Amino acid sequence: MTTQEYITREEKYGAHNYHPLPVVLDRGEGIFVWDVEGKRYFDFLSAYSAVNQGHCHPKIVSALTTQAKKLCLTSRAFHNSSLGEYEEYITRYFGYDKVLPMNTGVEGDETAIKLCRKWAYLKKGIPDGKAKIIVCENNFHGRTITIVSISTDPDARKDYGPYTPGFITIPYNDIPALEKEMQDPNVAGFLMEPIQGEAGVFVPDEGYLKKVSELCKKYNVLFIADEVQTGIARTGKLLACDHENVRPDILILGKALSGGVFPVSAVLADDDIMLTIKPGQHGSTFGGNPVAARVAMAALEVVKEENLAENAEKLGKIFRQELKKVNSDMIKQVRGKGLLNAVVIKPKNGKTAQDVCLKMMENGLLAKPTHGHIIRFAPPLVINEDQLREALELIIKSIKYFD
Ligand code: IF1
Repeated sequence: MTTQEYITREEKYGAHNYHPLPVVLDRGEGIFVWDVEGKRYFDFLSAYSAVNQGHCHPKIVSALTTQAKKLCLTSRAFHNSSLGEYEEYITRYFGYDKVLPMNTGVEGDETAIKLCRKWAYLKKGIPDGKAKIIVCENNFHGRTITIVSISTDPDARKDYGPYTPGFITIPYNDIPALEKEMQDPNVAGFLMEPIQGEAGVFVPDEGYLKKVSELCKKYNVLFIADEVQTGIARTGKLLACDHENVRPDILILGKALSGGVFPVSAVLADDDIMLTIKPGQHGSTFGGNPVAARVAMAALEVVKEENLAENAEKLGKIFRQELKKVNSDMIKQVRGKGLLNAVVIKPKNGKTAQDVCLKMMENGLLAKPTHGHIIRFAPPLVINEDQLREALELIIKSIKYFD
């Protein structure tokens, strides 16, 4: 079958909720993927930062297959021999009392919101049903009804009403706006991304996270960090919050928690928050299954064994430095942290970020525009300097093609 035949079949039988680049991937290994025609590409999206450890990492795949042959799913109606080991491992790894295991990133955000509301009523003493959670403009936390209720992106939320109440929206990276809303005694939490990914890799001012943490303590508001995309070494530290040594009250992880091998998410918190949810008050069929447990432990081991955070820090600096040197009037801005970077494209002669991505695809590198004019670059964190420089050549060649 040709690429087009694959695409036509998807068009006919699949929902049209995405508009992918016209490439059909068939195999992945490390930083590379191959399409059905056998063409190799640098993967510079990493499945939106779920494949930080590289495609089909042998250690993680082995953990998957070994456990899958033994016991896949018990539900939480019974204990299993993997969950407790994983819970101890991940809580020690990130320094929290407890973990609530889920599957997708958005389930992690929903769980964090439920924990925050429980804490509001049972611990902070907010009147029942009155708890409010502050969120930021241009956030991305997933696609469920409650989560799109807090989105400011019309594409994400239009025609999905009525929307879930109990949220206040403020500008990102704006401490005065945050402090102003925190005067309301019914505010229970502040849910935010330490770097806004989907919005186009918006890195807040130095010191913003520190001030957020201080204000949350001052007003007894839970600091809820969504590190689904920025976590697991992507920004050059294990967590993006680590750049300012702040510790969220509730930490949300997903994506690369499994190295892209299996849907695994997790919410971490200390006992005074986590134990507000009692048996029977939250759960999920697959949450905490043995395969997810084994896969996540392997994925986290790889992060440390292969020094992925240090590598992301070092190579991210080279990436931004080299792109900032490029003399092209299509490059409006280069920004990011670690190996989560973005180039803001200034359209030229009607050519846009999408055209640059199509040209990069032709040249053997995959990346995707977000919000029209921003291209996000996020290769697997296992990339080495030679490979990064080779990829940079393809990126620069593709941009300069339009000059
Ligand atoms: C899509 C991007 C979008 C996330 C953060 C929670 C979730 C995500 C910070 C939900 C998911 C994915 C979803 C995917 C594209 C991608 C994405 F930002 F990564 F680029 F959409 F904004 N918090 N992000 O980034 O996790 O439930 O998907 O496991 O929906 O198109 P999920």
